[in-house]
Parts: sequence; structure tokens; C-alpha cells
Amino acid sequence: MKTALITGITGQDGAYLAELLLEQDYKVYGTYRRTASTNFWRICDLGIQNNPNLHLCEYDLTDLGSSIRLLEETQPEEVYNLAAQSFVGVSFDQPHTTAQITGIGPLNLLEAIRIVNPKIRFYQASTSEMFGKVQKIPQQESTPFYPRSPYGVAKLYAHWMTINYRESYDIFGSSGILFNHESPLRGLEFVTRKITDGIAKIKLGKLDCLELGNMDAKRDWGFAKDYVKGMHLMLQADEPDTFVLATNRTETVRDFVSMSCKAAKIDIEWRGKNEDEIAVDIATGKTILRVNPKFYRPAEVDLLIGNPQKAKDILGWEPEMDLEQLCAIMVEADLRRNENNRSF
Ligand code: NDP
Ligand code: GDR
Repeated sequence: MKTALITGITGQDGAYLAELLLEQDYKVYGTYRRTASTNFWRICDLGIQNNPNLHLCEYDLTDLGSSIRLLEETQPEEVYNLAAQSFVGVSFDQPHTTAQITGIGPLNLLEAIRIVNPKIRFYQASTSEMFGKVQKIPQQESTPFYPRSPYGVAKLYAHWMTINYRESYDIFGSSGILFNHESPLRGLEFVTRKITDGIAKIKLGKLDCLELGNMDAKRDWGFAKDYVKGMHLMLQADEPDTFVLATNRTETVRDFVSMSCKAAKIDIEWRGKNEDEIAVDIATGKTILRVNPKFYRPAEVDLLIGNPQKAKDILGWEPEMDLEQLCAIMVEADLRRNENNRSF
């Protein structure tokens, strides 16, 4: 039986990855932070919370000493570092905290691996946010980086440290440059889930109008469950490396709203431009969406579209779910959740 350690098991990817590894008969240690209201709703949703091979451990990524003790106590063969302050918007308000968690945190784990057992295989959750300002599309492993947020800068540091530890100490450190991936387990602050939850509430008469920021941003959105398979494959490969996981399709935030309305059977019409843009429910004449500049970011990543060819060639990885399907399952899940008055 293989042993894996997942940091950030209370997050979207941590929950799906734990499910995948348990299905493959791994012993899984999952870390969570001690807070006044730790929430395990995602692993409960997946029904894995009582799996005898799942062990939950309290851990904070910013603490080097506990990173060392964690590896000594759990003795994993594979470490998946998914923990991060992962919300780009918040990173502008809390750049220092973001740097400590998202940048220095992975360094703590790399140091712990170097000290405790350099044979541990390490996955670092890198991001398309590192590409940032558009230089060349589609973005791939060789595309130059130009991060546009404190989050992107912190992730870029961790990405290069992973490569540096690979080259300096022969540590099996792989970096997955993952483009946006979503699911019914996505945090409510991220735009896709904010949209599907908002549209579900509007459909059920629980919300009048949804407010969003930049409607023109384009993202390459995939399904989180497909992407955690890629993380696992990276640590089964012969060599540590850097891989892009993406769908190679890009759509605007506006397109995602239109798709969600279609899934919820609400016919809408777009009116106005920029800050005055609205979406009107054709059946009722009511404005169901407006732009609020408070959701704009100080610097924006305008366009992301990734080329996952290397992952396909070397790992045999390909995304399975298309965006229409993904949007439909998210809307459906949020309709059910809101009907039952569940909060997440
Ligand atoms: P989430 O925000 O859903 O989960 C992040 C996890 O990190 C949570 O479990 C959170 O715990 C934990 N965490 C935060 N701070 C600390 C800390 N100081 N110590 C220990 N744990 C901490 O992110 P996702 O699941 O969406 O993403 C997983 C990883 O992949 C992240 O690193 C993210 O930056 C990266 N990524 C995500 C992409 C996406 O589209 N989802 C794309 C590319 C990269 P708590 O519940 O206590 O807050
Ligand atoms: P992103 O995801 O910043 O790409 O980071 P997010 O869903 O937050 O934003 C995507 C785009 O939508 C625009 N947008 C809004 N965003 C939010 N959150 N709320 C709004 O109301 C809104 N209106 C418009 C944003 O400006 C942006 O352009 C995600 C995270 O999961 C990161 O951790 C990960 O690394 C990257 O994806 C890849």
C-alpha cells in the first residue's frame, strides 16, 4: 500500500485527489488548518470522511518545524502540495500573507523532504496565473512568465524552488502548471461557482441580481476531477518535470454566464457595455446581472488558453469533460443545494 500526503484536503482539489488515491488503495494523510470553524464539507460531499485509509492531520504550511515533523510522522512516498492562499483577488489585499503561505510554504515542504527523506516524490500546484500578461498563446511549458498578482508572483517563486531542488538535490519535484479547473466543490468566491450559485438562487427566487467584475476576462476552464488525475500521473512518471494541464479552449466570463443561464433555462439578453453592462431576463424583464467595479482587480490576466500536448504525449493525460457539461453539472448541483438550503 502506497502512502500519500495531501496538503489542503479541505480545498476543492485536495478532496478530489483524496478520493482518487483512496480508490487506488493508497493510505492518505490529508492536512487541514486548525481554525475555529474547520469545515470538511467537501470530503463529506464525496462520502470519504470515514474511509479507514484516510487520516486527517492538523498542519500549517508556514511552519517549517511542523513540516519536518509531519513527514517524520506520516512517512509518505508522495507529497501533493495543494495548500495555498489561492484566491487571486485577496492576494492584492494580503500580499504578505500570500507570500508566506503560497511562496514560502512550499519551500518549507521542500526543505522538510531534503532533511527527512529526499526520496519522497513532490508535486507542486503551480498555476497559469504565472503566465499572466499575454505574450504568446496558447501558453505552454516554454512560454515566458509575467505574473500579474501577488498570488502569481508567490506561485512563480515556489515553481522555481521546486525546479531548483530537483536540480540541486536530485529531489523528484514536479510542477503542474494547471489552468483554471472548476466543479460543484469550487469555492463560492471564484467566478464560475459565484455564477452558478447566483443563477441557481435567481432561478429559485432567492436572489434578484448577481454582481460581477470584469466580464471580458478569458479563461481556459476544465473539470477539477480530470485535473487531479494529471497530478497523480506526474508523480508516477519516470522523471520529475513540469507539465501544463489545460483544455485548449478559452471563453469569457460573459460566455460562462450565458452558458449557466441556458443550463438553468433562463433566457437572457445582454445590454450596455463595460461598467453599464447588464443581463435581462427576457421572460420577466428584470435585470438579473450587473457589473460592479468593486470586483475589478488592480491588474488583470486578460487571456489564458493552455496547450496540454506535453502532458498528453508523456503522461497520456487528456481532459474528459467539456465546458458545457461542466457548467451544467455545477448549475444542477447549486440548484439542489439551494433548494435544500445548504450553505456551501
Ligand atoms: P482551495 O482554495 O479550494 O484550497 C486551498 C487549500 O489550502 C485549503 O484546504 C486551505 O485550507 C489550505 N490552506 C490555505 N492556507 C494554508 C496554510 N497556511 N496551511 C495549510 N493549509 C492551508 O484551492 P484549490 O483546491 O482550488 O487549488 C489547489 C491548489 O492548486 C492551490 O495551491 C491553488 O493555488 C492551485 N491551483 C488551483 C487552480 C484551480 O483552478 N483550482 C489552478 C491552478 C493552481 P482552509 O480550508 O483552512 O482554508
Ligand atoms: P482566477 O479565478 O483569478 O483565474 O484564479 P477567478 O474565478 O477568481 O477569476 C477568473 C476571472 O473572472 C473575473 N471576474 C471575477 N472573479 C471573481 N472571483 N469574482 C467576480 O465577481 C468576478 N467578476 C469577474 C476575474 O477578474 C478573473 O479575470 C483561479 C484560482 O483558482 C487560482 O488559485 C488559480 O491559480 C487560477 O484560477 C488558475
